[in-house]
Formats: sequence, C-alpha cells, structure tokens
Amino acid sequence: MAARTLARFVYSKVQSNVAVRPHLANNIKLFSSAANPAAATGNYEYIKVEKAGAQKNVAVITLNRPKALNALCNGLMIEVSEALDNIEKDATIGAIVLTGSEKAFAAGADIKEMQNVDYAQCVRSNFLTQWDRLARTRKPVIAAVNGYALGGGCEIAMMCDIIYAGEKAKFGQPEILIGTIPGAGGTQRLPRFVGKSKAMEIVLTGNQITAAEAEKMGLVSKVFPPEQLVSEAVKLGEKIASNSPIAVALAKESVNTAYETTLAEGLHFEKRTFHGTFATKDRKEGMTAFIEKRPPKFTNE
Ligand code: CO8
Repeated sequence: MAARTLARFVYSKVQSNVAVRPHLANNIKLFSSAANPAAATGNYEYIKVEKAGAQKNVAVITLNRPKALNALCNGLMIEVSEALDNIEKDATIGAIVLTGSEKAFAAGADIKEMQNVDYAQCVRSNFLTQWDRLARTRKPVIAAVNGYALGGGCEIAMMCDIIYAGEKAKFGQPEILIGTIPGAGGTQRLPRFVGKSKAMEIVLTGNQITAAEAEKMGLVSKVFPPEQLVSEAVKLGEKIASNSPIAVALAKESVNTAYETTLAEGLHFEKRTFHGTFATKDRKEGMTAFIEKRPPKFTNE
C-alpha cells in the first residue's frame, strides 16, 4: 500500500464514523445526556457500549468483532477512542469496564491490516498512535479479560488501571513469533508490572501465560469463573464510582505518577495532591460524614 493510500485509508476510516454512520453522532449526543436512561446504548460497528450497575454509573465497553477474535483493527480502536471521549464527558459515569468475549478479550493488532505496511508508511502516518487514548483516560478503567489477551490485546489490558481475569484467560506477547516486537507497551509496562525476568521470558518466547500465573505475577488482581467476570468487574466499578470523582481522578493520577518519577518526586507530587484535596468540598463532606456517622454525599466539587 502506498503511503498516500494508507493515509487515505486511515482518513476514510475516521470519516466513515461521521459521514457513513451519522447515527453515531446522534448516539454520542444521546450518550452525554444524563436524562436519558437508554443513552448508553451506542450503535457502533466493532464495539458495544452500555451503562451497568444499580445506578447505571459504570460504562461497559465490549469489544465485538467475534469473527476475528476481537483483533484490534483501526476502525475498532477509533470506536474505542470515541466511546471513551463520550464517557469522559458523561458526569453520570464513575468507572469504565473494558471487556471482550469468553473466547477472546483481543487477539492482538489486526495482522491482516498490518501485513503489507512498510516502515516509511508507519512513520508518515504515525501508525496506531491513537491507541494511547485508552492510557490517557482520566476515569478509572477495569479490564475484564476472558480468553485470549495477546499482543495488542495484552497491551490494552495493561493500559487499564485494574485487570480482572476469567479462569481461562491467556495473556501473551506473541509478536516475536511473527517477526516483530510489541509496540504498545509490552516491553515497557510488562516489566514494570511483573519484573524483568518474567517480562523477558514472555516477550522473547511468545509463550502464553494462564490467568492463575498472571495473578501470581501481579499482572492481574483477581480471577473469577468466566461467567462471573464482567459482573464482578461492574461491582468493582460501582464501588469506585461511589467515591468522590475528584478524589478518584487525583488518586489515579498519583498512582500513575509512581511509574514516571523518582520516589522523592513521586512522594512530593502525592503530598501536594493530598494537600490539594483540602480545597474540595468532597474532602470536607467525606470527613464530616465520617464524624457524623452517616454515608457521604459527594458532589464532585
Ligand atoms: N489479526 C487478524 N486476524 C486475527 C488475529 C489477529 N491478531 N487473531 C486471530 N485472527 C483471525 C484469524 O485469522 C481467523 O480468521 P479466519 O477465520 O478469517 O482465518 C479468526 O481470527 C480465528 O482465528 P484462529 O482460526 O487462528 O483461531 P484459533 O482458536 O485457532 O487460534 C489464536 C486463536 C491462538 C488467538 C490465534 O488466532 C492467534 O495466534 N492469533 C494471532 C495472535 C497474535 O499474534 N497477536 C499479536 C498480533 S501483533 C500485535 O498485536 C502488535 C501490537 C502492536 C500495537 C502497536 C500500537 C502502536
């Protein structure tokens, strides 16, 4: 594919979300409306978006490209980015669950889409950079991984804040088996989560690891029977969403800062951020509610 053809392909994918599927724009608008209880039902091609939980305050994004085991084609990743943009704007949503099917969370980037791309095209089009949108999400994201989370699938799970897995989940970075290397964090996030030796083994062999192994390594926080996984992830999302959204956003930012700074800088950032919570009404309300022995009423102020 010539560079211009690739650029046109990417451009046309973006345009197709607006022009060919005008209903999407309508859904985006609806999704932002707290007044409409059915608003979360997005009409996408490769994903489903719903509101879940007793108070419908958890957004569930389900990757839905079953014939390709949720391979992460460009169109799918654009839809995930659009859904995240809408969810971030929706004040009724306090947490996000990202999941796939029982067979596959995602079997990686779409190999068929990448097969004939060359280096110059990758550089010129900044190939697959939109994947970073997930890592930049300010609301907490829980990955609920059933089945395969391979290559880009494992990498997008690691872009989430918490990973829950089904008992039959399989994680891996098999890029080495197809002549390339991980390109969305596999060589960077994985060693930070599981240590160098285990990360090297996974990346250099392409071997898959089980949910139990992933939990033991600290990649996954809990493992559930496959059919309970999404509801457990939603329960976790509900628990997080019951807290002050400002405090949740600051806590997430502070934990993520641990990966980017020295200990001294990180501790300073944490301390100043902690001090900053004393400028919020939610901090006052939380402590007052504790002393008055009643549940807090957070207002996100
Ligand atoms: N891309 C495209 N199609 C895929 C992919 C994929 N990654 N994985 C599966 N499929 C398709 C198959 O081609 C097949 O389609 P068809 O029926 O048309 O032939 C269909 O899904 C079903 O797959 P299988 O028949 O292979 O199913 P199995 O149950 O036999 O095997 C596996 C399941 C083990 C998951 C197998 O499909 C597999 O090994 N898939 C590829 C896994 C892989 O190598 N992933 C890494 C891809 S590279 C990558 O992710 C790099 C990320 C870089 C991101 C950079 C961002 C900046």
